[in-house]
Amino acid sequence: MADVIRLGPVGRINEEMSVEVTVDGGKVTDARVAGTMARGFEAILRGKDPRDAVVIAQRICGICPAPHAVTVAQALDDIIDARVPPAARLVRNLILGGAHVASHIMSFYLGTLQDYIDPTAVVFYKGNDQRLRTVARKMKILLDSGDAAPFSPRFAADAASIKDPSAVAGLLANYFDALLAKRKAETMVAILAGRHPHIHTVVPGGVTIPVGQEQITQFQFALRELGDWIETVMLEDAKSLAAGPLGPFASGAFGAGQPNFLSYGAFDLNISGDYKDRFLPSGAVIAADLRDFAKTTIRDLDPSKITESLRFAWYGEAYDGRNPAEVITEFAPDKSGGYTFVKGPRYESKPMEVGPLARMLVKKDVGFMRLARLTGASLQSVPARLLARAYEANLIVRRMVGWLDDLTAAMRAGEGICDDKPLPDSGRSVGLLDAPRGALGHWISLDGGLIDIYQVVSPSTWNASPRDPSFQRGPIEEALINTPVPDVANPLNVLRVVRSFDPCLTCAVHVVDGTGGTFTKVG
Ligand code: NFE
Ligand code: MG
Repeated sequence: MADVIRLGPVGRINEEMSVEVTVDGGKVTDARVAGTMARGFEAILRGKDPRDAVVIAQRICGICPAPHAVTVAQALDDIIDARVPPAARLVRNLILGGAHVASHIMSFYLGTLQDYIDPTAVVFYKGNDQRLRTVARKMKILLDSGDAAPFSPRFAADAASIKDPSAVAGLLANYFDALLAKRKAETMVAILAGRHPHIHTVVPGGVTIPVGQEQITQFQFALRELGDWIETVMLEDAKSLAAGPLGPFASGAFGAGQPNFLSYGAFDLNISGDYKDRFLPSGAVIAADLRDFAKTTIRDLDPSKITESLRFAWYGEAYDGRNPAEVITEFAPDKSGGYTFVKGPRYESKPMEVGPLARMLVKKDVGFMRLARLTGASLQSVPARLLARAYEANLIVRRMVGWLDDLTAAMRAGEGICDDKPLPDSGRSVGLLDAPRGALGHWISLDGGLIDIYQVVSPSTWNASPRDPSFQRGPIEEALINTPVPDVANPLNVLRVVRSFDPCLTCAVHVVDGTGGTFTKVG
């Protein structure tokens, strides 16, 4: 007989997500992913001055405010027809780089590592490494106190979990260092953006403050240290997880879904906002052959192919199937058949996986493909997602060194930082840019100088989307199918699959459902 397991909240970074899986014969046979909170920024922004959108829309999330701010600014750059100066493009790239890397560090260590280790095993560490002994002592104090959050309560370690005390101690020591590494990346953002989270210096037309030598030196110092840590610690940990506990799952495509991938691209190389010329390229892959990916055609991004399916989401259906530019958000929380506040974005009517893995595939990144092959990870799998995140963080920090040099030269040459132009009364545009979790779009339409229609489709809206009228599941739902669940009381693999997407539901949803019930208690 089939069992239905409901898990919620499932995120470690925010709590608005729940998952329902049907398990039959030791495997997941059906899945529904739900965002249980509505966001409402689209409604808040209607009637506001468009320049305020840069400041307001980034409040959607405390993890990826910088990508939201830059995406809105790029939509407005286009509306005012600004020629964003190269120095401003570089400052935006460096801000985004710091934000991407901070997010990837948080996701890999704080969001997912715990799913692959038994952290309590560290108390049995008997070695002489002082750093590891300190971690073991800290954990014992936490466990003895009866409050070892965030390490406990938890689902039980399973056959795939790392339990060797030395290995666990090493990974946990890196987990604590990751807090410092993340702070370093966020400090880099703050050096150029005034603060983090929620940044100040990005405006339509460019940025607001010239960058001095002191800021460049501070940034350079932090970047060098962070780059070394990501390459020698984080990337190595990702490889050892992919080849270690996840090894047995990797070739069986544990966590595969529909082989469709979408990237808007990130880090402008020439004209700001031009998604055709980016360090991480834009593009779409539909029905990829994952066994012979080199032959796969990467299609050019065509924003007119983006639509929003509203059939299973708690919204009115007047705008079902339209491009986001035409969609006005109308909540319908009592709708029959609805099960989530996350809409169902589709590209060419297909559900699309977005995020670091999608970007590395759209880029056909040779280094990433080699890494996946070495670790035995199938190109769409849980280990491939973890590897792509760590690999991409390294790729970005390495590239940022060159952008910082270019910025130094631009500032010395006395180049401008903002093409400040007045806003027209009417106009429409879209900012498309990949945030850490994937494709992010802000669609803006002005009337009478104020925002008339506003629509955001964030990365986790793509990944955590529900079914559509053709009953195609959303990417995370589909990835859950066939997940092995040998013990329904301990559905750890379900969480491993969901968290490999690094979902952030504050970004994805559009009001608390108000029932407030607990689906399931862990431990
Ligand atoms: Ni709330 Fe975000 C990123 C955006 S995810 S973290 O990355 O945009 O939907
Ligand atoms: Mg939206």
